[in-house]
Amino acid sequence: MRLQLTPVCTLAVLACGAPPPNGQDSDTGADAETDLVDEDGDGVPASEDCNDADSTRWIWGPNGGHLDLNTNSVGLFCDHYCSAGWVDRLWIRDTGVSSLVGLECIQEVVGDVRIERNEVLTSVEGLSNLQSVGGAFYLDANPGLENLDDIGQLEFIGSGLHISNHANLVQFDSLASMDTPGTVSLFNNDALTSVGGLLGVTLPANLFIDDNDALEQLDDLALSLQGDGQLFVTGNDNLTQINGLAGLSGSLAGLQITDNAALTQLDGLLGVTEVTGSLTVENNPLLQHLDGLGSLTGTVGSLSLGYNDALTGLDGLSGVSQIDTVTVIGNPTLTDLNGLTGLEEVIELFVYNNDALTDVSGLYQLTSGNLYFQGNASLTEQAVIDLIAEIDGTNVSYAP
Ligand SMILES: [Ca+2]
Ligand SMILES: [Ca+2]
Ligand SMILES: [Ca+2]
Repeated sequence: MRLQLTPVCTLAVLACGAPPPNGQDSDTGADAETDLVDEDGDGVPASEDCNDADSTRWIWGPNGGHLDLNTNSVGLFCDHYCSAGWVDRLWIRDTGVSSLVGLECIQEVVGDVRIERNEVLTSVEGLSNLQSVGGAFYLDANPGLENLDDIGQLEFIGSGLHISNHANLVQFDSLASMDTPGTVSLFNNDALTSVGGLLGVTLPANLFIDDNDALEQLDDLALSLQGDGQLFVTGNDNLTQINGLAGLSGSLAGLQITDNAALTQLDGLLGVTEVTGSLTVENNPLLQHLDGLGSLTGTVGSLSLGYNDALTGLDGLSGVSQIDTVTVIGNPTLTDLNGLTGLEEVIELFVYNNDALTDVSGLYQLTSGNLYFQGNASLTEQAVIDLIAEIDGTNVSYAP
C-alpha cells in the first residue's frame, strides 16, 4: 500500500492531517491483509509507517503540494509527517492566525511564499525550519508583525524578497544569512529601523527602498548590484545618509534618489561608476551636494535633478561626458553648473526655474545638443549670449 498525500491542501488544511481512507479499508472484514502490523492503529502498516508508534505520523515528507491557508487555524498540516520536506508553494493570506506554529515540517518551498494581510499574525514562529524558497518571498500588510525572528534558517530566495506595508515591523535581521539574486523591495514599513536582514545579499537584481519613514540609515550592506540592476531610494522621510551602500560597486541600469526629506549627502554611492539608464535626484530638500556621484564616468542615459532645495552645486558629475537628456529644474540654491565641465555631448538640456543660477560657463565645452533656458530668475541674457559665443554645434533657447 502506497499512501499518496493529496497534492493540494487548499483551505482544508485539517483534512490533510487525517489518516488516508485507503488505510482504513484494510481493517474492514476478514481479508488477506489482517496479518498486517499496525501498532499505532493509524491505518498505515508498520512496513510503510514512518513512525508506527505515533498515530499522528505516517509519512516522510511533505513532498510537494500547495499549502494555501486562509482560515483561522494553521491546523495539523505537519502532524502526519515524520520529517521536514518541501511544498510547491506556501500561501498564508487573509487568515486569523497569530502564529504559524504547526508548519515546522516545511524545509523548502519550491515556488513562492506569500504571507499577506493576516490581521493578528504576531509571529512567524513555525517557519523555523524553512531554509530555501525557490520563488519569491512576499510579506505584505501583516500589522502585528514586529520582526521575523523565527525564520533564522532561511538561506536562499530564488527570485526576490518583498516586504511591504507593515506598520510595526522594526527589523528583519533574522534573514541576515539569506541571499537572493532577485529583486529586493522594502516598501512602506514605517517602523522599520534596520535593514540588517539584507546583510547576506550580495547581488540582487534590483534594490528598492521606498517610503520607510523610520529608517535613518542602511547598515553596512555588501551589495554589488551590477549591469542591469536598479537602485531606488525614495520617500524615506528620516533617512539621513546611505553610507551603508558603500560596498556597492560597478554599473547600474537606473538610480533614483527622490523624496527623502532628511537626506543630506550621497556618499554611499562612491562605488557606482556608471548609470546606463536614468539617474534621478529629485525632491531631497536637505541634499547639499552630489559628491557621492563622483565616481561616475562616461555616458549616462538621462539625468534629472529637480527640486532639491539645498543643492548648491553639481560637482560630483564632472566625470560624465555624455548624457542624452539633462533636466535641471527648480533647484532654488543652485548658482552654477560647474559640475558639468566634463560634459561634451547632450541631445537635449533643459535648465528651468533655478532661481539662484547665474553662471552657465560649466557648459562651455559642449559640442552638440539643444539647450533650453527658461524661468531662471537670476540668469541674465548676457550669460547665455556668452555661452553661445563659446560653443559650436548647439542650438540655444533662452526665455527669462
Ligand atoms: Ca501505523
Ligand atoms: Ca504512525
Ligand atoms: Ca511610509
